[in-house]
Amino acid sequence: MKKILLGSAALLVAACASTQAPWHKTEAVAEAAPSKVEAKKAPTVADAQAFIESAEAELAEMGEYAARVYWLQATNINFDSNWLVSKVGAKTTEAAVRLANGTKQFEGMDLPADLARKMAILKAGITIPAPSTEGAADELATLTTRLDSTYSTGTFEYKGEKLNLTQLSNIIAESRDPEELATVWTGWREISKPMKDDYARMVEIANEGARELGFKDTADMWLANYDMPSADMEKEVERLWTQVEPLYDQLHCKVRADLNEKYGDDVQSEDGFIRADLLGNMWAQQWSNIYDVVGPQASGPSYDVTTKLEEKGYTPLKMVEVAEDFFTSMGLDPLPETFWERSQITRPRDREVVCHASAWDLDSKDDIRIKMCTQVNSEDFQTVHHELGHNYYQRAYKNQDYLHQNGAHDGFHEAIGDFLALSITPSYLKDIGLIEESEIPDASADTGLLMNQALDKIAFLPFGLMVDKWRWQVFRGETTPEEYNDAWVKLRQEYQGITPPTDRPMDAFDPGSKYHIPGNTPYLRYFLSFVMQFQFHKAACEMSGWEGPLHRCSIYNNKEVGTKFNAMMEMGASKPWPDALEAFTGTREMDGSAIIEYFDPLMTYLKEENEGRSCGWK
Ligand code: X8Z
Ligand code: ZN
Repeated sequence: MKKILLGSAALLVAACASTQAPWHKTEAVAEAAPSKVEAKKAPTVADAQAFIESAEAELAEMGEYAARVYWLQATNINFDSNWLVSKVGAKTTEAAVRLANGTKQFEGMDLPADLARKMAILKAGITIPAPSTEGAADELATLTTRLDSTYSTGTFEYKGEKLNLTQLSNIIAESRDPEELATVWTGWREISKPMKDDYARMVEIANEGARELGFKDTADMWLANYDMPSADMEKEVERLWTQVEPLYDQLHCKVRADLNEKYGDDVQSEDGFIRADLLGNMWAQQWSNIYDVVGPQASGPSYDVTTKLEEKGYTPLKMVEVAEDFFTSMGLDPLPETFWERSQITRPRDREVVCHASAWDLDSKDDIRIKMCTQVNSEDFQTVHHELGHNYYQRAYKNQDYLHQNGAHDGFHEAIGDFLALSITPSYLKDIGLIEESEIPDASADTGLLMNQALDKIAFLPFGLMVDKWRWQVFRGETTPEEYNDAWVKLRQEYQGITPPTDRPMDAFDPGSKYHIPGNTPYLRYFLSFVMQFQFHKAACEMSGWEGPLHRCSIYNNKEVGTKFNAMMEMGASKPWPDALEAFTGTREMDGSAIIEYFDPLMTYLKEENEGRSCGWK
């Protein structure tokens, strides 16, 4: 949910947020800014200040224009909207690259911290840069637009019917027929085969752009957005993964054993990798859809949230209203009227749209919206909270300077709504009338509740990591286009311990079947978010004086937590992220110990279950 700072492909990050960028002023600034500075001998701090002010004004104006074009395309994909998005994408990339290059003239100067910070944001904030060579931004925009719309309009014909991703995903979630699962899993991956050449060319252009800006490559540039040198950030990520990996290994072991029992050796072996199509999710990134297969039989809640939502007559709109109520219960303002008028909450029947959920900030003020194809189920109930988290963050930091209107880092942005959704406990469900008081399960259901949560939150971690591990390898040239698919399959095996149901064909481009690859949304943010949301939850529960187990704590209605939480959000990206983290949690480090504590009782259960099994797959 990054604010789209810069650049066409960066604008596509709007997938998870909105965009920024004007163009009327673009040409004027392009000529005026450098020549004004060149005329003087050496730039002064006042020049740097003027440069940043002008850049912020330009980006703000271009941003609103671009955001509205992007919104129109994302909610109505057709030849013309793609055409417009390519145009505006190229213009914004050109402007963003020009401004990023403009920061070079101030390099080595002793600038006030705030100014130096804005220079760094301007320089590293383009997701997919282009070099300033004539035509490069246009070519890049054509490629990224085609990748994006190929994904969003993808279908696969199954049993004589053309199915979209939502329909195919529902089959993966619900079917327990291994043959059907393999067909649908493989079928969706047909849509990404034609993306491979475009992707490879896009990587070449982006790397040229990154190098022009002084980065080693695009991976180096992405990792430069965390207030520390890129290499240090990469080590931080490894440190966090080492903390949480033992939990994943135990979960994997238990799930593999249960799948083996259900499907038999011919479908799922008792050792080695898990078959990727058996895990209830198109990308095997979150596994709670197979709770019925792998959840503890005896100890779990007696209700199922999806069934409850259906029984109580929830509509997609009602789900969003209930999510908003969570924020307002903490003392935050209701969403503006325009949110309800302008959001896309369900899939339109008459046109192609980008269904992958996103939250948008169109004008850097109050025009915030979500775009979803919401279904009434537990997964989307979580997702509406996730998206509103982005919108509430965007609104909280709207009074910051333009370049500071962003998350403290991108993991913060992803963590806000999920952090609140961790408070969707049985007692919260009772508070909102979804279950009766008598249905609140006692402690004997804890294993089931935790297992359900782990199937989403722990299962996700290695996926959250491997997506950008793959992209870093690609950007660094360590993985060539011929090796794209094999490298992806290998990382899935290495980190997630999963494998495709059948051998993948030579022309497969499986990475393209996951939204964020054709959509160019960096993915490390989600790995960070899945660790940090538990840090936020623990800090908030402590603040509220909660003394029970973390998974039973809900901060619904807690205004004190709301005030402190909003204060962190209001900071936006104005300070290095450890300052923001400290403001809310009292600690300056990302840390896996909160997620470990949360799942501690489950870890004990999993180890007991796995006793005598030979876990692991390497
Ligand atoms: O893309 C998203 C959000 C929008 S930022 C719906 N998520 C990741 C995904 O779907 O792959 C949230 C969890 C991970
Ligand atoms: Zn998000």
